[in-house]
Amino acid sequence: MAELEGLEFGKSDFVLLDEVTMEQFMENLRLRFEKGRIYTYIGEVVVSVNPYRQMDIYGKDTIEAYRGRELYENPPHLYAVSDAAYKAMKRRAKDTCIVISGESGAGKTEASKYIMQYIAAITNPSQRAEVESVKNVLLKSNCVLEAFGNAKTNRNDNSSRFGKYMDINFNFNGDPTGGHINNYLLEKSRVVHQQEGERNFHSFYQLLRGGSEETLAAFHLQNDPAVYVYTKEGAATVTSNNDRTSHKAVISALEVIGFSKEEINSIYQILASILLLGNLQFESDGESVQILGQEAVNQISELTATEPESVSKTLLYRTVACFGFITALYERLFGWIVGRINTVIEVKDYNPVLHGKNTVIGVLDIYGFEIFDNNSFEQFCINYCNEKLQQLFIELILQQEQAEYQREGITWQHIDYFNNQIIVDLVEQPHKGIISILDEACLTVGNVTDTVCLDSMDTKLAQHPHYTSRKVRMHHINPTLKYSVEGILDKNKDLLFQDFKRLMYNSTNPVLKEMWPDGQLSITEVTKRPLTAATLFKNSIVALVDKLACKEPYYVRCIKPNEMKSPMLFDDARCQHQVAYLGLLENVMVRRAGFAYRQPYARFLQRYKMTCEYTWPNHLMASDREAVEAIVTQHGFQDDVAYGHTKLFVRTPRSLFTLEQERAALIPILVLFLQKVWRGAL
Ligand code: AD9
Ligand code: MG
Repeated sequence: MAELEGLEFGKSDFVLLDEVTMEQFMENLRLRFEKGRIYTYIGEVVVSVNPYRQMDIYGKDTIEAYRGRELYENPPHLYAVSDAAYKAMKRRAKDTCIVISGESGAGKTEASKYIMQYIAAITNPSQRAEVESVKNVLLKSNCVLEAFGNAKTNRNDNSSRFGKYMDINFNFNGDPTGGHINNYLLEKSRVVHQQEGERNFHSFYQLLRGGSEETLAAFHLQNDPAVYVYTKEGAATVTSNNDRTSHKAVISALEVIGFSKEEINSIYQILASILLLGNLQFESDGESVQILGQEAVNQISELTATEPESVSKTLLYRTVACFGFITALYERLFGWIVGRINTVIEVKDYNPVLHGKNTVIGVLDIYGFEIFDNNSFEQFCINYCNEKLQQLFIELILQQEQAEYQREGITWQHIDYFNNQIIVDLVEQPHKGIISILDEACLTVGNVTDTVCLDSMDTKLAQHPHYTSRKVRMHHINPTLKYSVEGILDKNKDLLFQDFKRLMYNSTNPVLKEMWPDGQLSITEVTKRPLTAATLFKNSIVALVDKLACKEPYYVRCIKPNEMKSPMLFDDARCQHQVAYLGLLENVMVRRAGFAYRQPYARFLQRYKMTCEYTWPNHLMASDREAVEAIVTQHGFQDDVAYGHTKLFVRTPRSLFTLEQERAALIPILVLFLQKVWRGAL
């Protein structure tokens, strides 16, 4: 319960609502947003509404106010949850994770950055150089990953086009010693195609607008994105990012992280070759295809350190597959950058005997549900991932409650909730699930088209309650969600010819070569089918969920208040939709059906002892628990509580409310009293 906020700001925790209805939930959410209170709790879950304006709530003073404090001691904030995760890690040696979810533009990435900044600010008080350097790399990695993995979309000027999970490792002192980043499903198709009004990845514009004259000349580039096929769509698009200054920041971040000059140069050479590849023109005389302009081929081969003949031969031999090659070039570059950062921050020489247990805080910032007019393979993967995370959310939140009640010796009543395992199974079950059917179609030799594959799904899944013929209702809240199968088999096969891999592997640039180790395989070795895109994605998400499931979870649920990026507008219908599919009302119910509040006896006593004659100023009872019993009984809500081994559990928030009000009324009297004591009047 946030003591610094009055009721005019609404309820700081949704469990305090008089009734748990959608109307009351929305009313409170709106009121708080309008009053500039962007964070509200559901127990330990933070609900955050994107303010779309700079808030004065992330400064040093605020960090100090939250440092080491309990959740209810301050108004709701990301910092409080970060501190809770940090305390659990440090005091109880628990691995924890903070899962940030919400749709595009809801504020996930900003939240993840504030969380990391908070953790960086409260650790390493003695300023040890090696810890500072780890912190620096962790913070700087955001800047690099955003340059290469984010883009302007119609919904967010700085949209992350990949999922990110970052582990931060801590030593027994609670100081960061390293970390590890996992990235998920980069939207690589953006390299060769962008929707109207959208841009390619920031990195391209940053290079073209921010690269020095000499660099651009060396890369055979002009400083104008409008010149290149892959950047011209977004060339005139206004963004809130300044590409030129960002470019400098990215280069400096790369240097701080430890990328060598050669590596940085290679990164931008690859970007340059992608831009040049995009501008290549092919000409066909009906018989054969030729590339127009040998100069461009020479430039590409120079930038990729390959033979011009090999470049043109490979491109001409596999003309239709060039898009696949170009997108793979970027994807591998991105993967390599992530891997390179990981080698710098991975914990080395950690000896648990000498250094104590190595604990971890994981931060997950991953794309939320995507529902467009036309949903394709990418949305299918993203929404499947969200269903899995939603499943985990419900399981963990309930599990956590149950574990706490058990630990404290309290009887717990089971709560029913929608178990979306059925949807997860529809996608991932071996042999019967959608991914299996897709894979089977991809493996079948012969002319299996997208429609044939759909027919097969229709037959095999006809009985499934969440599958409708030619319409997959793979969403726990939206029963009409449809996915288009057009191009789905190609996307799932994600075929990349060995010729391209070999071309890159044969590069004399060691950085580029390192990105294409599979280019060394001979034809006989590559006949083995690679895993499909859907299966690879499924495997990575299953591994992610396993990782999260063994940690103590903290949640940030982000809500986008409107489509206009406006700080003023709270679009009720849009917000309500998000509250529904994030299962926030269910979350409040689960939290309330058990015990809305719990506090260690000593803390409860400290806060409310003034409201009871037997405990003020000090109690004479045998234990804090007995003293707490005295307070509870004096206020008449003994039927509303349960006494755990170390904590008091309060079922309805109203009881605490009464106490809070009484306390608030007593404080001025107490202050007056104390002033008189000080002045010697009493
Ligand atoms: V996406 O799924 O990557 O497309 P996110 O990550 O959920 O999306 P992001 O954090 O990028 O959204 O936020 C979008 C924009 O909202 C930011 O660029 C800021 O301009 C704005 N924003 C978000 N959170 C805050 C905040 N706490 N304070 C101020 C904010 N502005
Ligand atoms: Mg983001």
